Amino acid sequence: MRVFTLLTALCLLLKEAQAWGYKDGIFHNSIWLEQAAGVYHRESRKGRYQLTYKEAKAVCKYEGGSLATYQQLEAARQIGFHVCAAGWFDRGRVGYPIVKAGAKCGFGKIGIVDYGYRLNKSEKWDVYCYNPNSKECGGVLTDPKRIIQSPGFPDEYQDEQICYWHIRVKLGQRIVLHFLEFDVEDDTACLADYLEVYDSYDDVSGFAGRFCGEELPDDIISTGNVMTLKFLSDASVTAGGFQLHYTAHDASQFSHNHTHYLH
Ligand SMILES: [Ca+2]
Repeated sequence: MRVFTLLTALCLLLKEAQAWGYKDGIFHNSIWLEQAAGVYHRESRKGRYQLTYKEAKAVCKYEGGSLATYQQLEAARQIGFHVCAAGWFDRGRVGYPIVKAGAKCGFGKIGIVDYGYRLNKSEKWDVYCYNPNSKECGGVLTDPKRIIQSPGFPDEYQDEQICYWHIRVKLGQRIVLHFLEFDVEDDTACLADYLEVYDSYDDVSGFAGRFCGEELPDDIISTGNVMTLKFLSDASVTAGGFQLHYTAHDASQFSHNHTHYLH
C-alpha cells in the first residue's frame, strides 16, 4: 500500500513537472507572442487559454517580471499593442488590448476589453506580463532581417539568462540564420550555457541544433516562416557571447524543403 502511495505521488510529481515544461532543469511553460512597452502576451505551450491565475503569475515571475497592471496594458495599447486573446493581468483581472475595432474581436470596441476581477482563479486564460528590463533578451521578431545577439553583447553575457527569440516572417518565406560571432561557455554536451535553434514557433518541436564553444555554427535555414532561438546561461562562467543575423527569403529561392546547413 505504501509503495502504491509513493508511486502515485511520483506520478503526480512527474505530471506536474511535464505540465510546467521542465526540461534540463529549466522551468518554462509558455510561448511569447507579442510585446510592447515592456508588456508581453504569453500563452501556454499547450495552447490558448490554459493558465490558471497561479500559473500565470509563475510564468511572469520566472522571467523576472510580474503580471501587467491595467495601466501598463493600456500604455502598451496606446502604442499599438493589439492582441485578440484574453489573459490574466494584475490582481486577478482578465482582459485584452484592442487597437483596431473588428467584429471578430473585442465586440467592435477599442480599448481594454475587460472581463473584470475573476472570482474563480482556476479559470484558464493566457497572461500579460510586465518586464521592462528584458527588452534586450528575446522577443517576437517580424522584420525581414534583424541582428540577434546575446544580452549585453559585445560585453560578456551574465549568468542565469534565459532568452527566447521567436522569428515570424511572411508566409511563403523562409529564414536564413547566419552567425557572425560565437563564444559560449564550452562543455562537451553544451549543458552549461547554450544557444538552441528550433524550426518552429516553440522549443518543443523542430529541434535544429544546440551550440556552445567557440566554433562558428554553419548557416541554418528554416523549412517554414517561423523559427525559435533559445539562449540559456547557468549560474557560473560566462563568455563573449554571440551575434548573428537572420534574413527572410522567398521559399522559391530554395531547392530543398528541409532544415539544413549550408556548407
Ligand atoms: Ca555559464
